[in-house]
Amino acid sequence: MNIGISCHHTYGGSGAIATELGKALAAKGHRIHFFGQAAPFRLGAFSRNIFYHEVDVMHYPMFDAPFYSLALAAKIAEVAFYERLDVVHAHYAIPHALSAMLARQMLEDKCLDSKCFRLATTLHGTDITVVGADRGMQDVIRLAINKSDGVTTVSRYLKEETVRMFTPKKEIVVIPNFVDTSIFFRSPKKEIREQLGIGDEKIVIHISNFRPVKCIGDIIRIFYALSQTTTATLLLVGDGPERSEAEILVRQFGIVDRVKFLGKLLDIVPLLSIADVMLMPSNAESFGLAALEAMACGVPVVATMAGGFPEFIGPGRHGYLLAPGDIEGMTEKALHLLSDEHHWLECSEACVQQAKRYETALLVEQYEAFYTRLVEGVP
Ligand code: GMT
Repeated sequence: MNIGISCHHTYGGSGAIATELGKALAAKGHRIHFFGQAAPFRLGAFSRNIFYHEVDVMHYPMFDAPFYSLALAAKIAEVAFYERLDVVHAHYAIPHALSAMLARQMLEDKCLDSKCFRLATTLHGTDITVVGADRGMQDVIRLAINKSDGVTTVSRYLKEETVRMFTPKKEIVVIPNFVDTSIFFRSPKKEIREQLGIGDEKIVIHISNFRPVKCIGDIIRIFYALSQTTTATLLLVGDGPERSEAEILVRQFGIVDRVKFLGKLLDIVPLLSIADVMLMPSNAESFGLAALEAMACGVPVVATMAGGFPEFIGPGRHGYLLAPGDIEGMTEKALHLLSDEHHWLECSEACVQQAKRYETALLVEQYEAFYTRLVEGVP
């Protein structure tokens, strides 16, 4: 198939999943065309069957803000026409699904001899729970959903939220996030500890784009509480709006030497491979890809009973799920994992097995079947 993928290029789960999906489909022989303002952060080097089309936004003194959505629509229409795309897969409702919808309208006259592409949209989370909750944006999101030929969500939770908020006209298909366990597996390297200046103490890790929903302050509070009784290091991977607040808290608590802000790193496997516990105290999370990738590397997760976490994290088996904001509870569970070696080993092994149920190959097959249904017009 010829497939276009439109996604956010920035550090985050939706761009990661869209890119990994494109790479896996390309490896199976599909021709994949990525659209974006910049290459998605996980795209990497050139690979056969993968083409990247940069969207050039026109700057003109009269336009206060550049028209990215329109430029994206024009680029999708152009590539769809030349490359005869069967499917355009929009990751995140706006602007991607709307721009693709517009591209299809642009092509209506040109495509008389052949069918225009089918529009698949994957809702990832905040496009529904945050943007979709904004009264001014609701009708835009509803349009994106209803004008797509098929819609998927990354968890049952997000499907339920979407149905509750938008009562879509079509059935929503759940295709969970996935992980490539041939890349994400535990292979601890001593030199990584040395480079980080960490001895043999326990390591707690968090990876995200540091947005308010991630509750970065709670991570610092939990780590401060557990560092009262155990010697550990906190690795914070990623960056974003809550970073400054976190830096302030770390200084207030006097734990600067125990917390390492590592910034946006691409290769997270070496860090996950030396980590003992992943903290994800988000107050809303449609899935939580970083938690799944941690589990694949044998890292138990202490997260919240929020959103999609309960769909793949079994409390007591793969880590623990507490109420959002329950600092005490999360501290206690993290400490339990850090101090009980036998329990940690059991959880770690169970995490690896659980991650295998979300193997890339399995979920990519589901996307392929989904595209085929759309192309064949099967409802
Ligand atoms: O919706 C977002 O916040 C953006 C997105 C991202 O790019 O980080 O994250 C969402 O999509 C990921 C991939 O499907 C999910 O793993 C994240 O849970 C989800 N984030 C939220 O729901 C907050």
